[in-house]
Amino acid sequence: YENFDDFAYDKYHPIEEIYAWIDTMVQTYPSLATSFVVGTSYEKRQMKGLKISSNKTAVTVAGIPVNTKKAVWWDGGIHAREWISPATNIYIAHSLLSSYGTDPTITHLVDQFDYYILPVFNVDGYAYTWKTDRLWRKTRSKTSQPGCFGADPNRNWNYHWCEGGASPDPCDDTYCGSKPFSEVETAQVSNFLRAHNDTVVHYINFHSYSQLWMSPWGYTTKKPEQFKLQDDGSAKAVKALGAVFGTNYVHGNIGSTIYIASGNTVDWTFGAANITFSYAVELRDTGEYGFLLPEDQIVPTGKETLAGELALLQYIEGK
Ligand code: ING
Ligand code: ZN
Repeated sequence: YENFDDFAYDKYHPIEEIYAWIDTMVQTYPSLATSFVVGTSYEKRQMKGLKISSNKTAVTVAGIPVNTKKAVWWDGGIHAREWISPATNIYIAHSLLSSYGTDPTITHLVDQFDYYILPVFNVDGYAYTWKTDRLWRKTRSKTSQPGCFGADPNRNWNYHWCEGGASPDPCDDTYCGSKPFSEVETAQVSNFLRAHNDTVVHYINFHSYSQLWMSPWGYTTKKPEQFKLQDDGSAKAVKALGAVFGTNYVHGNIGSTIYIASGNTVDWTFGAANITFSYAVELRDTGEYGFLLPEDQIVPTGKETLAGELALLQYIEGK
């Protein structure tokens, strides 16, 4: 890539192209974009993300800049085969960068929050879906079973780990891993979030498919005390999302909206890291194409999800 934006937003891209796109964003929008690396995956790939920050409200104490801005974390591709989730993170990140300074809503929200965007959480699995098995879900680590690889990175977190809706069998697609944070990828993202615990107020873990906007808990059908505060945000998001093309989303708590799944990401970000506005979003579609969502739906999915997310950010800003 040269120093211009020639990325095809209406196509799926292998990991190398996504990382080159991050570099292009940093070159093209130097006052807004930087890259960050959360760590190295099991197969030694970088886990690379894009940070968006306008630094407009930087405050100094005794001449030293201190970051008082609230922050947002979004990720995609925690499950390798859910290709629309990295593509949607990329679309939204590019929209924030390219519309900053022209779109008043985006300009305001970029000034208001810092954004950490990790488009491909499960890099090894994602590379494997491009090379070997398009429908791979898990990480690619070795297990106690010689023929079975990987743990489910959305069952591997240290909060009600490996209870309902998670499997102790390494050959299963919902294998919880040998212990909480056995997977280097979940361990490193959790460490990053802990390190930024004072600023991160909003987390989204993007999946596909089913068109759902969900909040904790996943380990139980019970709802947390702050459920209404969280789910009112989901309601705002799905309303704004649906207004774009009429796409219908359902919202609610994970345990009653999809199924029980313990050791999941957002139960930990909420229950252990106290990130109040923690959501799990299942993008398009409702099963016609499933994980194999056609490329002509990438940009429409990006547009409507951006609208939903902007409405949610405005809601969170007021809380
Ligand atoms: N679905 C999610 C899964 O991990 C989910 C549903 C999301 C459960 C968030 C718990 C928390 O099973 C897909 N399609 O991966
Ligand atoms: Zn998923």
